[in-house]
Amino acid sequence: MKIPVVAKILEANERIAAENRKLLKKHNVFAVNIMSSPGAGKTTLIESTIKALAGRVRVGVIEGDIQGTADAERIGKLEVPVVQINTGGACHLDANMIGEALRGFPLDRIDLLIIENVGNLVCPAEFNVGEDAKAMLLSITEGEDKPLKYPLMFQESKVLLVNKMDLQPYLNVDVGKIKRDARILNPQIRIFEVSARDGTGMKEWVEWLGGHIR
Ligand SMILES: Nc1nc2c(ncn2[C@@H]2O[C@H](COP(=O)(O)OP(=O)(O)O)[C@@H](O)[C@H]2O)c(=O)[nH]1
Ligand SMILES: [Mg+2]
Repeated sequence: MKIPVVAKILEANERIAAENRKLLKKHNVFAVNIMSSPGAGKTTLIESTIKALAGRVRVGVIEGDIQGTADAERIGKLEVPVVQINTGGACHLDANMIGEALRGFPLDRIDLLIIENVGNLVCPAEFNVGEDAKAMLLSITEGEDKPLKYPLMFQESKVLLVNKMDLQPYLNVDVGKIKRDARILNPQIRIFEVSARDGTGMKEWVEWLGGHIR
């Protein structure tokens, strides 16, 4: 009777995700769950986003990693509230981990919560954590075949950030195919071509976020 056990775990996750969502709504916080492979540029994008929103939107961050606090330390330098979750081996964040991180988080002092999920193109997409939107990054260095090989994350995300566009002159990658295949998987997906490093496309992404702040 293994299948009922799995169903119960996912049901429990959904229940806790709903509680997280209720808590965030009560405090008027919009939450975005950022997912990608390791190294696609999540932390760099979060740093650029915080800088772009400074003085307009108060941001808080939850960092998810298997171990260590390197990303939280990077975010902490920008003087925004940050909590690090260490999953201790798990390849994704779940609602219970986010629920724990939200305990004591200064939700009354933020408008936007950015959650950096564990670097992985598969598992994070399977777990709702109470976010309002999932957004994924795909670095163009990963190649144009990724949407069709890893469809779930593209299907679950409201936004696709095609990152590291500054490297396009050095790569033989078909960005048009990435966008076409992502739209086949998810016709509603919003796509932004960005460089978290040099700021290309950040304005459009930040405007999208700004439009969702409660
Ligand atoms: N050229 C370039 N490098 C980037 C960009 N975004 C991130 N990187 C680099 O990619 C590496 C991984 O970035 P990081 O933000 O730590 O990725 P994460 O593992 O997804 O959080 C770092 O060396 C970043 O400087 C970008 O837009 N362009
Ligand atoms: Mg990171």
